[in-house]
Amino acid sequence: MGKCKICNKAAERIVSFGKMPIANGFLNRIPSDEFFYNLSVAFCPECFMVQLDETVKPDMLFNADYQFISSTSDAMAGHFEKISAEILEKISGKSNPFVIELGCNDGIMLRHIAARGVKHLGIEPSGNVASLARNNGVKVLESFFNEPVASQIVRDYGQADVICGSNVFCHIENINSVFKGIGILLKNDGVLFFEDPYLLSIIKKSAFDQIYDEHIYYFSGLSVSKLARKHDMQLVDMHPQDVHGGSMRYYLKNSLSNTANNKVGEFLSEEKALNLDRLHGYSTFKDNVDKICSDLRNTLSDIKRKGNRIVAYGATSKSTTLLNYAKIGPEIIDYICDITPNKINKYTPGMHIPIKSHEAFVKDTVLYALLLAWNHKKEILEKEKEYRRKGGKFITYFPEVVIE
Ligand code: DWN
Repeated sequence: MGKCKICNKAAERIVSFGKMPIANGFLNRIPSDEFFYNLSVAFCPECFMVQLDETVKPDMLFNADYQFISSTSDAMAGHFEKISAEILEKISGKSNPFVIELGCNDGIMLRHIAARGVKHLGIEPSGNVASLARNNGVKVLESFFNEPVASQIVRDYGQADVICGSNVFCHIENINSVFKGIGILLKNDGVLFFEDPYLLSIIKKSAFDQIYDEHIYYFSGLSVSKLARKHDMQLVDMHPQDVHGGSMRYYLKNSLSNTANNKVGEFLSEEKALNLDRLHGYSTFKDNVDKICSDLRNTLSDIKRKGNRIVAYGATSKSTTLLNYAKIGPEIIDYICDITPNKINKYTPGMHIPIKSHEAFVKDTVLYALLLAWNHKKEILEKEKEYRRKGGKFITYFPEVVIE
C-alpha cells in the first residue's frame, strides 16, 4: 500500500478493481496490446482523503485527444450557465475583476463570463478542448495548473478575484501544488470554489464507476476542510449539486480567520455518522459493489437468454470501470450509442464494445438499453420518450439494478 499523496502518511486499502485500461481511451481499432494499470483506492487515516493507490501519468489522460466534451449535455450547459451567473454576482461592484477557471474544457462556463467582457482565463491542458473553448471566445492558457504556473499568471495578468473548477480538482495528483498556487494567485478577499463527485454519494449509492484513472481524489467535507487548513485556507460553505450522480461544491476563503457556516458543520456530522473518517466506514463498499455487478450480469444474461438484444447508452469514462470490472463486453452489449462525434466508430477501452451514433440507436428496434450515462438519466429519459413509447426500456444499476 502506498503513502497518502497529501500528507505522506501510510494509506489503508479500501478496494481493488484489478487491471484497468485508460477510462477515456476510446480506441480507433481493437489493439493487439493495450495499456493497463492497477485500479485501487485507499483511505488516509490522517487527512481522511480517499484516493487512488496507483496513478497514470497526467499527459496520458489529458492531451490533444481528450475525448470528453462538456457541452454534450444540455442539462450540464444549464448548470454551468448558473455557475457563471453566481460568479457575475460575486464580482459585481469590483473594479476590473479577474476570473480563473481550472480545466475549462470547451468553455461551457467561461464563455458566459467572456461574453460579458469580464477579464478571465481558462487553464486547460487538453489541446483539442482548449481550441473549442477559444472558438467559444474564451482566453485559454494551455497548461496543467501548479504553483509555478500560478506565479507566472500573477506576473502576466495579476491576482484573481475568483478561482473555480468543476470536475477538475479531483483530477490533479499534486493537489498540494494546486493549493500553494491558489495561495499565490487568489486575492486576500478572493473566493475559491470547486465541485467534484461527492464521496458520501458514491458510498451511499455504491457508485463505484466514479472510480477511475482521472479521479485521483474522492472528496468529502472532512478531507477538504483538512486540505484547506493545511494550506492556511478555510472551508466556509458546501452546496450539494444534483449533477454527475451527486456532487458537492466547496467554497474556500484565503484565510483561517474566516469561519465555516452551519451547513459545513451539518455535512461534516453526516459524514462522521457514516464513519467516513475511518476505514470502517468503507468496510461494506466492496460487497455492495460486487452484489450490483452480479445482479447486473444476471439481469443482462436473463434478457439475452430470452432472445433479446441489448445496447448501451452513453460511452462514459465511468463505464470503463463498470464494464471491465463486471466483465460486460460485446457478447452482451451490441454497441453503445453516443452523441460525441470523436467517440463514434471507436471501441471502448478494455472490453472493445463498438460505439455508434445516436442515429443508429434511433433507427434500431432494440428494446433494452443499459444506461451508462445514468447521471444524465433525467435528460435522456426526456429525450428518449419515443423509444420508451415503443416499449424500449432502460437498465440502471445504482444503488440497485432497475429496468424501467
Ligand atoms: O470528471 C469527469 C466528468 C465530468 O466527465 C471526467 N473525468 C470525464 C467525464 O466523465 P464521463 O465521461 O463519465 O461523463 P458523462 O457526462 O457522464 O458522459 C456522458 C457521455 O454520454 C458523453 O460521452 C456524452 C454522452 N451523452 C449522449 O450520448 N447523449 C450524454 C447525453 C446527456 C446524451 O443525451
